[in-house]
Amino acid sequence: MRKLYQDIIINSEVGKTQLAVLIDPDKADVNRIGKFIEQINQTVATHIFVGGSETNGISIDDLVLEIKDHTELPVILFPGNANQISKYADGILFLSLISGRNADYLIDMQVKAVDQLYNTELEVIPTGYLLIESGNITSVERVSQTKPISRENISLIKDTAKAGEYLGMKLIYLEAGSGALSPINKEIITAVKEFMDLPLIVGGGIKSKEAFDQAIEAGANMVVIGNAFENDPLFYEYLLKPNFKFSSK
Ligand code: 1GP
Repeated sequence: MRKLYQDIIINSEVGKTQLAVLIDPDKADVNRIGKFIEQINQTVATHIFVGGSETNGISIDDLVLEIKDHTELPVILFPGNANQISKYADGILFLSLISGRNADYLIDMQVKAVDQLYNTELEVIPTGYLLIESGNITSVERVSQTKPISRENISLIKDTAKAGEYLGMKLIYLEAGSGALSPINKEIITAVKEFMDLPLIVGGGIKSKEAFDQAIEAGANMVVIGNAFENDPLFYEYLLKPNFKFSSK
């Protein structure tokens, strides 16, 4: 079944808000993830992403299987390297860090992943990944050894995203970095969205319902949130489905 991307396209066209909750294998505890995912099921989340810049030795297969045991939401890998692939997920963002000039993250990791991917049913979604300056050094910058694009240089951000589209990528992901001081600003989101025709994902440093709404209003088709859920166990309450009612028990 190859419908993840098709659904993202349709949701983007009809203006449906898409929220991906990011589970970082470096911080996740397989024994506790089920309860967390059940809370996520009560929110407007549409996708679960699994991945991060590093791993703490956790089995990605165990993590994905445990998540899938607790939700019907699609689980999409968002891997920091070729070791973060599980055949049990539904799909994978096949990322190329096109804002950087490190061949390892532009093409080498991708070549190394082929052997594993070829033998899975994962839906592979080519994604142009752009790291944008956010006020602090984030783990993407540290691990990839690449410099983010300055947030002042909107024309370079636009041209890089458009180059990704011309290269045949199917999604563009504007990343401020996990735990970024400032998320990607409205001006950048709107400028990139207006300049290209692909669904736009925005993530990094989104810590409030207001910042989430602002990214969507500026033109993001999908917003990714990780840390805010990890740092505040009650953060999910801000994003509950409109018709959700707490049980009186
Ligand atoms: C990081 O965009 C994601 O790759 C999410 O970032 O953890 O800051 O929400 P946060």
